[in-house]
Amino acid sequence: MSKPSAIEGIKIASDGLRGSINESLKDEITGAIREDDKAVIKFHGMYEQDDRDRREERAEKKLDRLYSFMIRLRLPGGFLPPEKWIAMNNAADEHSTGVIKITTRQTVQLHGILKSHIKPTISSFNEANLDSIATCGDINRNVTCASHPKQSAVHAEVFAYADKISQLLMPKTKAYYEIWLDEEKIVDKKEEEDPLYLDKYLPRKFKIGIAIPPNNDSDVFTNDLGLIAIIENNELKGFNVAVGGGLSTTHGNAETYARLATVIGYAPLDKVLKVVYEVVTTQRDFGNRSDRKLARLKYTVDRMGIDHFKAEVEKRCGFTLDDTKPYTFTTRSDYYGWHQGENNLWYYTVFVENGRVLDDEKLAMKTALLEIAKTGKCNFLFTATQNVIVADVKEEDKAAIQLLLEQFKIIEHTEGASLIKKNSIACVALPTCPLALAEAQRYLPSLLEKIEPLTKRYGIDDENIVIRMTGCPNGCGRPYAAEIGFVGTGPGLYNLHIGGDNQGERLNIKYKDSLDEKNILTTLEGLFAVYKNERVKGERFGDFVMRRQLV
Ligand code: SRM
Ligand code: SF4
Repeated sequence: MSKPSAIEGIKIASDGLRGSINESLKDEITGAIREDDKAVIKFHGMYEQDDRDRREERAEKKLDRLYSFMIRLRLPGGFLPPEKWIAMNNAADEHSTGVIKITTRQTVQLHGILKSHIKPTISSFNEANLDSIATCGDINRNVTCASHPKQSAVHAEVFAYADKISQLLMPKTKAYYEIWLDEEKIVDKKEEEDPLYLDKYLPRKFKIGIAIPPNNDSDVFTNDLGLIAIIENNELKGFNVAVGGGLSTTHGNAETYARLATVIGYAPLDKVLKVVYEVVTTQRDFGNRSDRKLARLKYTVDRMGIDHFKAEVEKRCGFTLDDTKPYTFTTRSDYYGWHQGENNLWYYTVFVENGRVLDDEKLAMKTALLEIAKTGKCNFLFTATQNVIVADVKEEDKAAIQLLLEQFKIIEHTEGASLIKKNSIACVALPTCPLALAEAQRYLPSLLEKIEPLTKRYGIDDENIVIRMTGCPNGCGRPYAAEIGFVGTGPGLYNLHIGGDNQGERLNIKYKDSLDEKNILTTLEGLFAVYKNERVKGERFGDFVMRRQLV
């Protein structure tokens, strides 16, 4: 058997994810923490980072890197009531760069938190009943769920599963409370025995998403485990279960690949949580613990074979999965503007460019959302396309929310954005992401502004072509599941992938290597020209690319 990776040793030696974090925090000489603790704090929802824009300048001055931390909240299904929004906003102002960054998994990250500010940040979260437990690390991550209340009469019931699953798969260690909130140390270790994660946790991160057809807004097939709600006569019956989704690849490593999850059957409501649990234990016991590049569930599934994997899950469950129930996805878009849910409550989907909630010279988005939260007349829901929904607005409160949305030009901003902008995603990348090879969220808006005239020229500006960009092949903005995907290879250079479908059921294929902006625009212009002339009525860009075998 191959040797376990170094991280495996760190997890086991971490004493329930405590490591030497307390010692690292006390060390005032550096803004960083000890090497092994960098892996351990991930399980508490934090990453050590540094400002990459300032590396050179600081190196010239012989200064240490400008270290700080990113903290990611745990918000199953991306739900946030107004008082929690206010608390998060205040924590962002007091301890971070101030930018509230909505992620592609429906939660929020705060960046630039100095080491000495981590505990106060966590403490202010805790006062508001917020936490960051298990949002990173080799463990189940933030569970995503279809966002739009109008999708189904039983949206709330489906939605509740995001929370149930999150609770089911929480680690048992109390280290988070001990380290960050100064709670008493556990004396009897039996109290935190963890039958699910044991002391080794999972071989790699684990992601679960829930979708409600016909909208695949949660990009369900990109998850390690995807659940597709089956609703009959306005009643939630159960879920189709899909396993083995995951997008990351590594440039130059042919063993790595993106994969969409395979549907393996159907579980009624009384069985679905058991299935979820045993999919996780199967990955725990069969996943690759020596090569982290090949450790995600997708590789376990392919190594074992889908039938063997399914049989193992069924054996552990003590029952078999039923046959997959029929379902159809027709879209993957957020429904912008005002909509009424089946529960008669109203909601407004706000376009947030690349998920960055901030005030700038053009738009006071952050103040607007804070003022809306202060009314207490709504909840908030984050979408997997990095937008925010002002949700659960009563008929009698709608005018007050509308007034604020108008006053702060949120409606103008949302309605004014092009369709390709509103369907796009870019990951964080520079300056905080240590793995970025190229820009993403700081660059995509300007690139799209150059692509918009091309879509107009070829009369396809009424198409919601899904365009996504990431600064490296890890795929945090899910570029391989886009109709047009840009994957950073070096400064200013991107692989161009085309041919994914609009609703997220087919991956794209790499078309060109390392294009600069000029070549991106020329290449896209050529493709748009052919698309305009040769598509059949109603044919989507990605489908056209595949039918015409352009890639
Ligand atoms: Fe991601 C690592 C940001 C969604 C695949 N991701 C990172 C790190 C933490 C970099 C690092 O390891 O130090 C990035 C932090 C950047 C920063 O400065 O904030 C980062 N990932 C993000 C977010 C914030 C992108 C965004 O702009 O929204 C998303 C946070 C989601 C969340 O709330 O949990 C984010 N990451 C994703 C997704 C998309 C998804 O899950 O829907 C993927 C592809 C799907 C998948 O997992 O297969 C993704 N991130 C990765 C990977 C590759 C994992 C692998 O299988 O190899 C890494 C690198 C790693 O884990 O080693 C990574
Ligand atoms: Fe960083 Fe790469 Fe993820 Fe973008 S895709 S946030 S560059 S790890």
